[in-house]
Amino acid sequence: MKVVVVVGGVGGARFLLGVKAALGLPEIGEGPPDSGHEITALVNTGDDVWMHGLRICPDLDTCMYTLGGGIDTARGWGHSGETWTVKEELAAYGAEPSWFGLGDKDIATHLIRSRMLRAGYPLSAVTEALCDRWKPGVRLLPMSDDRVETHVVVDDPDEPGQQKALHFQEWWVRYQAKLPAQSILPVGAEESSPAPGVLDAITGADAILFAPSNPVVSVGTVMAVPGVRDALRKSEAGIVGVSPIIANKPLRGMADACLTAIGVETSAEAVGRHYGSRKESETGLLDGWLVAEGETVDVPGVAVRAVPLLMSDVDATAAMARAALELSGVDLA
Ligand code: FO1
Repeated sequence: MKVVVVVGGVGGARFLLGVKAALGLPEIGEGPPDSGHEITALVNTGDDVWMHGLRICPDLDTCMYTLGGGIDTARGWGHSGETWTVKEELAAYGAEPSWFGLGDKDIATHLIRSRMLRAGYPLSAVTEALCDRWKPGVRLLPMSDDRVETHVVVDDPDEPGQQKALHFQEWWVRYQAKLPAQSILPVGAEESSPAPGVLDAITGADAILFAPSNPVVSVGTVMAVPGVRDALRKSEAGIVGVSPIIANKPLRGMADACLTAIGVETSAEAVGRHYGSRKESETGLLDGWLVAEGETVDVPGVAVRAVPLLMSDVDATAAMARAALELSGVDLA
């Protein structure tokens, strides 16, 4: 079975563990080559950033480390058993930004990636090379090989009355999304194109899932790449999203701060309507929407199912993934 999953960072990576388990693949690493299953993750790259001369791709790395067994599960990003010697040395030089945690082991990933990018390799080829080591057991495709960076327009904390655009990482990490976002812009998205394999994966999918990732800066950014939304709407596969909002609160991250910025209420119903019905609207994407058990959600033109949505362990996440796959119409038996 060919499953395509649109993912962002931590939530997306955890959900992919469950999709692997739902298809009987090992949680960590690669499954048997003849499993007959292929999972392709379309990964948000709007969080990517140049820092200290290194290209950092948080969502791709979080998926790669999580599925390859190298993630620090408490943080949800970066390596387990990480040390911060280089970060301390950079701070000793007064080298900014000092607010971003660059771990020593993580830096090796960024050095390889930056060297390959500078040698002219596209991000998709770089990701494939890095995955040769980590063997995530899922094909990780950047949404685009072109530079798309999410910027957030805020009131300038130092210049009352002025606005300024922050790179997403500064807004997210330095300011913990506490500065109200006036708007969130995927800079470069209009000029970008889907990375090689993205449109083919969508066209050839048996099922397409939206992970419980941030609907604005993760799923939304992937949808901003020209051609992706159209390919999804034309796909023969059932498209099912998993709500990242339970009882009107985001599980982690600050999805509520992002949803407010685009005028969408922080609720499973509002996000489901924001993604829209593929059948009943010109731009909608969903056929199905998984919401937390006990919630009554109505999304016109979309089949809603309420199931436990806490990704407390891989079994729980696998049950969610199975429910989403079934709702998409595939036969898991
Ligand atoms: N998140 C933080 O909250 N603080 C950090 O210092 C930080 C460093 C970092 C380094 C590499 C990396 O791949 C991710 C990192 N993240 C950090 C997470 C990252 O900002 C977010 O997880 C994603 O961008 C949102 O999905």
